[in-house]
Amino acid sequence: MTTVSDLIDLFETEAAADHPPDETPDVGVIMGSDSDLDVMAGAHDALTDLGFTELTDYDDPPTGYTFESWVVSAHRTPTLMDAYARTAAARGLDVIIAGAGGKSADLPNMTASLAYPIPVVGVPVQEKSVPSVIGMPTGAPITAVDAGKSYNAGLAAAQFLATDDPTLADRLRDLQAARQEGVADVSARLHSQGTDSLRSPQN
Ligand code: RP5
Repeated sequence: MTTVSDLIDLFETEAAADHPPDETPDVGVIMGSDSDLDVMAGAHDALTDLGFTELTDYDDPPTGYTFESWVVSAHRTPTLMDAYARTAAARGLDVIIAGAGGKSADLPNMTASLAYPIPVVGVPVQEKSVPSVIGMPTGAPITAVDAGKSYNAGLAAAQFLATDDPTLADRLRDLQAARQEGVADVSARLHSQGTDSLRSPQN
């Protein structure tokens, strides 16, 4: 069984290894519980839509942009959160996406403080988590999306990276263009086929 100490050792070993940047994850996706995974999967989907690959083995990193995923609880594993955030820069991470639920969703904001100046995109997993994710005091910034909008968090993480990479900026534009065409397509179908053809079956 993997222990908290095992994971802290892993993060510290990776930080000390000084891997070349193309072998380290670009984006870290962390969440307070595996029960957050269904909501946080949107970040995975956005990053995958943009051509990122999930890095699951530090010894065998994929090529191109990568992201990694971990469960890190601010309240139940504070030392793990500290190690993850404290080693993030040395492990090559450029952006962290952090999601948590409940009324005291402290993982995003504490990670933002510990990993500063690495940008953290906070995802309130539930509506009631919004105030605790966005409520950072002056001097302790966090970027945040609306409750459950982890897909937007994936896009935002890529936007940070794209400021330095025109190719990634083009991929973001292409994704936006595809979304626009989807709206145009459904609009034309609604108009030409009529309301009854598109509405959900009524009980
Ligand atoms: C938060 O408490 C987690 O982010 C999760 O949203 C919530 C419930 O956690 P579990 O009881 O499912 O572990 O810390």
